[in-house]
Amino acid sequence: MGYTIAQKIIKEHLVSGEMTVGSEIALKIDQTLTQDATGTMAYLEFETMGLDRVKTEKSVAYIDHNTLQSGFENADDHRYIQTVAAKHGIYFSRPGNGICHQVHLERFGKPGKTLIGSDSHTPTGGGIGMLAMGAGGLDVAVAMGGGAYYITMPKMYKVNLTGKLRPFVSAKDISLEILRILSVKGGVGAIIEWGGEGIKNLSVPERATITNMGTELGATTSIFPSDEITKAFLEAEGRGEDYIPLSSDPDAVYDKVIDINLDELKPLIACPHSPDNVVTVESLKGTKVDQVCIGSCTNSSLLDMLKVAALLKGKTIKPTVSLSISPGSRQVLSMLADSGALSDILASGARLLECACGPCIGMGFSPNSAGVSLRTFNRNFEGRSGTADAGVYLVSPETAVAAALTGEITCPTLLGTMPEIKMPDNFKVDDSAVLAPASPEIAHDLEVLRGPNIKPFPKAFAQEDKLTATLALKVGDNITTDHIMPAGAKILPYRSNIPHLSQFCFGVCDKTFPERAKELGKSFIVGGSNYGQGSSREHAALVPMYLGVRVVIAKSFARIHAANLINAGIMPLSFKNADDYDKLNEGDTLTITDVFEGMDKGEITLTDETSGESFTLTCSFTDRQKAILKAGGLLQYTKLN
Ligand code: MIC
Ligand code: SF4
Repeated sequence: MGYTIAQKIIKEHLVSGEMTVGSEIALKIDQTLTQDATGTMAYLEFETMGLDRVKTEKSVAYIDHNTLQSGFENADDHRYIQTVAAKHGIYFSRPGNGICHQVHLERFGKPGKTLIGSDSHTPTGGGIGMLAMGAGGLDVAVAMGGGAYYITMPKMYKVNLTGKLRPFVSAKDISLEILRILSVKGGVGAIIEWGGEGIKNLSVPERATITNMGTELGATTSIFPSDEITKAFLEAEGRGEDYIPLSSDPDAVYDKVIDINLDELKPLIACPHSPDNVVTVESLKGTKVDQVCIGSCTNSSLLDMLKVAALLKGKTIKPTVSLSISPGSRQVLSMLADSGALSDILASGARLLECACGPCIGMGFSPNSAGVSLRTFNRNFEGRSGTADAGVYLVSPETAVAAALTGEITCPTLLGTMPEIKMPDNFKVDDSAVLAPASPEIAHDLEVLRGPNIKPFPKAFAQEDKLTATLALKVGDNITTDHIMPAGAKILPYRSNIPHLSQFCFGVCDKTFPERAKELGKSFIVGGSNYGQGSSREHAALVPMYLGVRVVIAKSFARIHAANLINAGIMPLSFKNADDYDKLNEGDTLTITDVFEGMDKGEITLTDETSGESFTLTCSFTDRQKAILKAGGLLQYTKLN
């Protein structure tokens, strides 16, 4: 039996475990990336491991999330990351150089390599044929130290593209179509390989738009073959030597195959507040739009920006619409400027923002109250934009421009003829904003500079054989990490200050939770299905841990969040019978007994002391995960081993 692309890379990087679906495998990691909102914590964790230098082929620290600097906090964190990177062998991409995923694709990604990043959109690298996965900061710290990355061996899905995209329909519409088909849970436990004749017309940045949004499917990652198109991209980046061909075997076996005919695809739009709430743009035509944002790691490549510039050229946006443009990298911005396309964008009335995440994570440019915002981004979770009652829609750059020009949701095909976009033969390579680490000889004497915003890592608790505690919070299905630990301009600067951050935990669902949880000392949380979907932020586990949450019971969990909970010493347990969810009430006193034996058996008994009823909870922890939970989290476990 032949191998899929992902299976080939896994096989080459397998440290332990068997490649049978559902079993735990450990992978050697070639490259890591961090961004600043998760990076500070990841490097603090790396430092506690006491190693001089990273052991990966390449590790890069990006500054792209916290760039507002409305106080000393961000600047202190940047300085910390810059100095810790220089000391320990990590490349440092300066603020302004671009969004981690875009820059990594341009300058560092290599087909056939493994990459983990402390950001859930790390699968962007799948566009260039990498096995690229999002992970918690602690897992990235361990990988930087040469440790393996543990995942559950995923199923293999294949999406076959046939036909060719029509004008005004683009890679983003393919991402939205697969979300419409599979939903935000549809990729859980799977790697999605893209193939078929239709990929021949998709450039690497377009492929990266698709693998980027595979995250929204809950997939472990997504991947494209490495082919002539990959080679051309690498050569245009002056990195032809990084190319290797990579494809699946003709007899590779897939657990699911989905066909999408690009000839028939229409412009699509994801409605509030979920990326899989997808309908055709046509069906919402005429809806008034207040704001349009173009950028984010999903749609900020040079091709995207050149398309936008060509469509805006000679036109003016509606006075009722506010349009922002954030190019994905300095390379993109600089080439836009050189070609004159930037002038076309600015002349239309657009506001140019930094090459950073910006509005995508609520760092400025929040919509007006009850505003309708069309964004080329990948997430439209409630409150994420910074405006609680805004309605955020996810669209392609073409649909975004159509809305900016008309002031309403408009099918972009009405814009007339799609101008021809000429991509340059070579990208403008300038790595001066990527600082190489210090040589080992001088690194030793370098000082790491820390600011007062960096507070010590909070203490985790070891799981006990019996636990009685209150059910402090009960939430529904598809709870995102943006619900658990919101981001945005007011909160994000405190990512290295867990006590401060804790005041905002679950603020979107229940503002009283932090106080109540603290008072209780120890507590349970109950959630529905796909609990913890979205970002990789380990803060969504570290903060509940700080507030005393010991166990989360849910119908099902998102992959990275479940791993982060275990790393933080919090036990994720599932309902054996999903209907039992309805029988537990907030405020009930819950007891779990014979926990250690239950971990081995895969079933733990829960008694609701308030109602007197008992339930069975399930788990499937590996020996390593059991040891982590008993030790009180991964950091403690690593110290002990
Ligand atoms: C996001 O898109 O939600 C983020 C902000 O990039 C997160 C990381 C974080 O919370 O710092 C992610 O996707 O992992
Ligand atoms: Fe940044 Fe948004 Fe991409 Fe997250 S999804 S890395 S916040 S641009």
